[in-house]
Amino acid sequence: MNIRNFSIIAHIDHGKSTLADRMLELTGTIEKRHMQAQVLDKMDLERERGITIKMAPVRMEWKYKEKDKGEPFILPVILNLIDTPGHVDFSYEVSRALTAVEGVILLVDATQGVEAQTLSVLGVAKQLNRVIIPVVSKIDAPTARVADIKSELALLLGVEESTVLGVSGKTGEGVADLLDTIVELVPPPQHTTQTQGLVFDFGYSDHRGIIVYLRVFGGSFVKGDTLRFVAANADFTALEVGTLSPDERPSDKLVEGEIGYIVTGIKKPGIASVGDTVTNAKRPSPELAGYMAPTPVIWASVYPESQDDLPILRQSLEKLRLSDSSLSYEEESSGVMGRGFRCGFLGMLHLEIIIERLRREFNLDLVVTQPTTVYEITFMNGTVEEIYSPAKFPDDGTAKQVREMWADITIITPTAYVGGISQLLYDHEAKVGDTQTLPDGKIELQAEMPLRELMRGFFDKLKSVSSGFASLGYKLTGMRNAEVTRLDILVAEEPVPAFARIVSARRVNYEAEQLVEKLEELLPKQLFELKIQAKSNGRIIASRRKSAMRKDVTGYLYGGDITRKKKLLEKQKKGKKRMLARGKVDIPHDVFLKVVREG
Ligand SMILES: Nc1nc2c(ncn2[C@@H]2O[C@H](COP(=O)(O)OP(=O)(O)OP(=O)(O)O)[C@@H](O)[C@H]2O)c(=O)[nH]1
Ligand SMILES: [Mg+2]
Repeated sequence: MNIRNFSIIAHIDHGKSTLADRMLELTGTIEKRHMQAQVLDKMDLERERGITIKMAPVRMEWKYKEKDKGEPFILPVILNLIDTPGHVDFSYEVSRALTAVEGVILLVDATQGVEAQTLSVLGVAKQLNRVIIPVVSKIDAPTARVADIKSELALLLGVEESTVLGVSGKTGEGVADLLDTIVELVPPPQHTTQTQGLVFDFGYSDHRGIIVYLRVFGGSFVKGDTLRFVAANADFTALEVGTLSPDERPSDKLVEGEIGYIVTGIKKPGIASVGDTVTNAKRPSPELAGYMAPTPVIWASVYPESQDDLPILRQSLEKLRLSDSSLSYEEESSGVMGRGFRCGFLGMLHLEIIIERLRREFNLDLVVTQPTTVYEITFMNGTVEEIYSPAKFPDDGTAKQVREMWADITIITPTAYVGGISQLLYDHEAKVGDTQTLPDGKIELQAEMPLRELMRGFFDKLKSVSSGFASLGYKLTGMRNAEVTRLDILVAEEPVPAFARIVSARRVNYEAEQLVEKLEELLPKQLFELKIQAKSNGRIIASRRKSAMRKDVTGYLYGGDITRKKKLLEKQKKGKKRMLARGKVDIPHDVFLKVVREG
């Protein structure tokens, strides 16, 4: 079997999924009448937001026409493609996808040029020694600068300009040539004697259990075989094996070099993990090099609105983790909020996606606390502790030293926005380093900043000061001393742990004012005058009062719509139950989410 395994990598929105669409069409993998835009983006959230969140493997068959050989010769080749996400939060997906393939298509948008994520995904591909095929996308676009961007990409990779291909995912131009080039340049899988496959992803179904997605490096996996997870040292029967095109297509076996899936039937979480090696229990092989566990950069606690939902939340997180190995969590309990989970995320978008999935796919009403980065605290008595919950951050003078994570960031922007970006960097406590002009005239800025400041909406603000033109990449560097303090919010004179946050000491007064103002606007009126206060280091530093509402909650309803009235009273009853649990004031869950989202 002739096989080529490759992945498409690029900055966000540079046209990866759209190019994949044309490949699927051209190879006849998906019929034209079943085609929809970015067909590999299967999740509702991906479709709504127009971004890829999860990598997607797909198998295609291509009839390669051998050239320069006198008479035409047609060679059937199996192409296994893995589409990857471009957003910085999902770079862990990219790194996993790349261990399953021999070659990559590095795509650069002809209307944008090289961006921050272009550099970071290229870095990963180079580290793994993958064959890189440079391609300029969107060559049909009216604002495309094909020649310029080709030479920019050639310079970046140190290759001849003529080797950079051009494609349009819209018109399909250049796509057949690209497929031929993949056959020519991407090496076929190497032969190994061991029976082994690397698990790069998971799926889960209620009745079939865990489905592993793997790259077979050696031997074959046959339906009915007893297989083994090497690291977990757990055996299972292959209930079904098959390939993805892009839906599951069962077959008798998966062989060396292929990418496909195995249905394990395992329903217990925690056995299988991404990066584990699958082998045959009768002919076990050693473990393949797996993946570095991802480092969560931001943490938030998630509580069910009603404590009755705690078991459902636990199960939902277990299931989500099976399809998203970068999610981490542990159970915790906080006095007022009850029991919940401390969750680690790869960034703000990742957090938002997980919360949204918990709400939609599992129908949960949740309270989400203000996200925070990790702080390393040295106490007066010499003990050192890692704290990733504002509620546990000491504000009683027992901390001798606080350290926090810093990140190196790279920004690529057109010159016109450098001024605005410099101001933004200053506001976010960044130390600006080298700047250089790129071949196409854009500026590459290096800076270092606390991760806390990066997570404080920096990405969105960067997009807004640059009208969407600047791009950002970052990597964590290490812990440094931090000048931060805890800010508590009191509603009706009771602290609300979910609103507590750790802020820069120099911004604490400003943040306090902003937060009480926002809460005054967001919190519903109560039957009494509502006090909203911000407290830090034992002092109230900002305060607002929200006036009371009229007594009869149903009074404003028109006419005598009895069902609405009933509903409202029901709601009030439910609210009362929660009030007992949480304190005097019932805070609707969308207020928690709004405060989290808008900082
Ligand atoms: N004119 C033109 N537009 C394109 C082309 N390819 C993609 N687009 C548009 O560019 C946008 C992004 O396309 P996607 O294919 O979703 O980009 P992506 O790289 O998969 O994005 P992420 O997965 O979120 O990183 C969409 O609005 C597409 O319609 C192209 O060849 N020509
Ligand atoms: Mg995509």
